[in-house]
Amino acid sequence: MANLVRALVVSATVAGIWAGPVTKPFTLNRSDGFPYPLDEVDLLEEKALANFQAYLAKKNTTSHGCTLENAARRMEWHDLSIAQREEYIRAVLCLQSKPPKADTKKYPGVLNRYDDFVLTHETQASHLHSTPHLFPAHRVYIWAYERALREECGYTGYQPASDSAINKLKTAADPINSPIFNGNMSSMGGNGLPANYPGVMTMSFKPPFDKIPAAGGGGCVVDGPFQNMTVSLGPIGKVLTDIPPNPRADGFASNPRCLRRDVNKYASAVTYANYTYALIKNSPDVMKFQTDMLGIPEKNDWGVHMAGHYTIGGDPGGDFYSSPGDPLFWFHHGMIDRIWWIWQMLDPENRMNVLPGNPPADDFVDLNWSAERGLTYDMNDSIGGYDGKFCYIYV
Ligand SMILES: *[C@@H]1O[C@H](CO)[C@@H](O)[C@H](O)[C@H]1NC(C)=O
Ligand SMILES: *[C@@H]1O[C@H](CO)[C@@H](O)[C@H](O)[C@H]1NC(C)=O
Ligand SMILES: *[C@@H]1O[C@H](CO)[C@@H](O)[C@H](O)[C@H]1NC(C)=O
Ligand SMILES: *[C@@H]1O[C@H](CO)[C@@H](O)[C@H](O)[C@H]1NC(C)=O
Ligand SMILES: *[C@@H]1O[C@H](CO)[C@@H](O)[C@H](O)[C@H]1NC(C)=O
Ligand SMILES: *[C@@H]1O[C@H](CO)[C@@H](O)[C@H](O)[C@H]1NC(C)=O
Ligand SMILES: *[C@@H]1O[C@H](CO)[C@@H](O)[C@H](O)[C@H]1NC(C)=O
Ligand SMILES: [Cu+2]
Repeated sequence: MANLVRALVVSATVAGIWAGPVTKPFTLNRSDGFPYPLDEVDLLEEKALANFQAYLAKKNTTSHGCTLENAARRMEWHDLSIAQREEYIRAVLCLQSKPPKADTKKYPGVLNRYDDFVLTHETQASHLHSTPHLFPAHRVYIWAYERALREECGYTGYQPASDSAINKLKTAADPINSPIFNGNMSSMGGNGLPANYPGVMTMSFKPPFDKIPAAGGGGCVVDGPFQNMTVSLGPIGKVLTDIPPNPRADGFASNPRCLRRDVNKYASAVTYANYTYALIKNSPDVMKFQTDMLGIPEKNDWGVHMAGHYTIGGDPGGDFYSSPGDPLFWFHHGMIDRIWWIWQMLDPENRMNVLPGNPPADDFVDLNWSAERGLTYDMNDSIGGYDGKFCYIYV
């Protein structure tokens, strides 16, 4: 189990075995071969867990029986063994080989079960991204994808929700050579081939920040496990000029093409852990947290969210609507969920029950065929929220 690093050790209980009631402090054991030094966000995560434990102890209750001990542990890609990474990849390829659930007469671009999730992001785009839904709806969305990998494709792990994908220093500084992007068969695939990629215009930023420059890729991904993947839905947004438009104006027809990426060090450079750390520490309220995450033009800061998306870029990763069509999307939005989670857990008393824009109590999230409808406020809690369906922590 040498690679199951950062495993949780609960008092004398061996990691992986569900413990009884917590009597001793809940600690993370990261000493077992963890390949990278902890960054400042990892340290906040440890503090967040400790604070949350104290909060639970004070409340002396569990939500739907979910506890820190029995919660699923979403780990970083780097912390998974090669075999675990390969198991994850197999499950994604499996979803891409299963029949879809969406009505393919209505949505002929949906070729497989994976595409169901891409379609959800397209049809529910405004619902998923409006205030207050961005964080809670993506929390459900990632969870539903993780559930599909597990229940429909036999995956035994959890979604690797990686700061390592994006903001771990070594990855962010040199993404192309990181274990997630290096293009070997246990990575999530490499860069796209060199292409005439224009870079990405960033709205409301002043030069030179009005553009994320191209970083040498932008063409088809020809290495790693997704080299033969067919991207079908979209594009809907106008991102790349040389992608054939979708035959249907709504983007729901089949438009088969290769997966394209521009693994982008200019974007990833503003996702170093210190940016994420600053975001969490400098956001006393949830609205500021959301706003700053989405970019701060006056500080020339593209924001952790946009920079993460354009570290992947390309097609469909660069299209707002179709971006989940790149399997790396789930790592990036997993990271966003992790950062929200850390922000919440640092002060659970005051932060677990707030959402940007103070929606009414009966506000809901509806992801249609991807997940059951749920109350938006019930998604503030990863330990028992969503009517008890959520039960996970980040380690
Ligand atoms: C953490 O893991 C290391 C290596 O497996 C082990 O030697 C050490 O005892 C563990 N620490 C705790 C507190 O369990
Ligand atoms: C917590 O609740 C349980 C039963 O619900 C009770 O037995 C226990 O004494 C309580 N502990 C504290 C510290 O209040
Ligand atoms: C893939 O990359 C990882 C991380 O760099 C490395 O540990 C592994 O040995 C590589 N696998 C192959 C088949 O090259
Ligand atoms: C992709 O397709 C080519 C040609 O059929 C095949 O040689 C290759 O093994 C496939 N790669 C993967 C990862 O399935
Ligand atoms: C993060 O660190 C880099 C240097 O490593 C520095 O240029 C940048 O200003 C820092 N950003 C923040 C938000 O602290
Ligand atoms: C989530 O927010 C709602 C509404 O404010 C609140 O009733 C609930 O207790 C919160 N959940 C947690 C775990 O704080
Ligand atoms: C969910 O999908 C059904 C079937 O395609 C559609 O009729 C309905 O409008 C969708 N609901 C939402 C909220 O998008
Ligand atoms: Cu989204």
